[in-house]
Amino acid sequence: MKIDSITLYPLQMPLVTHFETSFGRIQNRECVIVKIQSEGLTGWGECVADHDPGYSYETTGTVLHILQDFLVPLLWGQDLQDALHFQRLVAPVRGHHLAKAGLEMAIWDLTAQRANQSLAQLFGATRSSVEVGVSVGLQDTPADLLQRVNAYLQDGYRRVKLKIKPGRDVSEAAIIRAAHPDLKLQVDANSAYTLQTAAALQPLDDLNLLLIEQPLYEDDIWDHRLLRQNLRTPICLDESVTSPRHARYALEMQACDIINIKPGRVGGLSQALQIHDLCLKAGIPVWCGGMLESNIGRATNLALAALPGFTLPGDISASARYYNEDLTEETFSLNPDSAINVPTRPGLGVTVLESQVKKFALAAIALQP
Ligand code: OSB
Ligand code: MG
Repeated sequence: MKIDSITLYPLQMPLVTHFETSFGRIQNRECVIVKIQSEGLTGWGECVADHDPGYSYETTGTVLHILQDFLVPLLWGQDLQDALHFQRLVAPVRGHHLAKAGLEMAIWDLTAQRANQSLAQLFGATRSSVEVGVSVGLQDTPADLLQRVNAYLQDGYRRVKLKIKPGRDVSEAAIIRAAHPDLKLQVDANSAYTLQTAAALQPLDDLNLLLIEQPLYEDDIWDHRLLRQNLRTPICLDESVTSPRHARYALEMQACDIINIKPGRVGGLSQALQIHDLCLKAGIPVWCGGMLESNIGRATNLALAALPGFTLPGDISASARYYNEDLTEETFSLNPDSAINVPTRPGLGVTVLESQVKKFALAAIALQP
């Protein structure tokens, strides 16, 4: 397929409630929406970088720069075959996985539309709905946290992830565990600990958690291996698995029990599929992480999480958990079994409302060969 034009929309969308992690609090989430026009079809993608380099070194600013000045120019004049062809073309650009993944997502949308298949079908997915949970940000007080968790349980979520940081970890998790002895509960530190300060997490071993996510440095694999030897709770890696190769390193080093797969972090859905296959073969459970996506990214996360290796609930909550107004005609809602239906129509399976994209856009950058 030949690419006729690409439009980049840097966006700012207000969250229904602020979201605080160990690296900061946000009220408005930024991202870059990618629109590709190709031979009469339109493909959409979402780059999940935020305004600040807190989770990743990439930001909406670097994503715009890398897309405009380096990635998009590599596509002009190409007869683009598929996502793997795209990966070969952009291989000369080091890193910048969030930028690559957003562009690749739009290519998947086009590929699936041309094949008249849903993304889930194209991936070989096996489920029509996927079990999901909710990621709960740091709250001002333990009472606020309990109230927030209770509200999400009222909404129907059956798996809860708590954000933690030093000093706001064991006691918070213990309060939620005491209130909900049977809840599927897990915590995410977003790299807030060192091998030394992580000793404070030892009491979490008595709280029957599903997992502890990324306690140590965002680029570390080895120290997680060392920490893992001191904890009974399964260790899950997020930030530091940035490619199928790093997933292999983590497995070979026995640095983790579980991997959180985010298509953005690993450079695209094609890379996410490879990590899934690797972990399935190795018997390592995976689950789909989230980046507070709009319904565009959410649609692709649902298709991915429908693969057989995704045996733990994903951070893929209903649209209403994130935004009052989203970017698609469809709304994702929670089923009574704490699951969300996987889109079935060809392509991403959602109808993007460009008027909504434009409403939240800070700019529209039109690119042509
Ligand atoms: O570490 O999983 C994370 C959101 C932004 C950046 C990093 C993370 C998160 C979440 C939110 O936990 C998950 C979601 O989208 O619901
Ligand atoms: Mg995480």
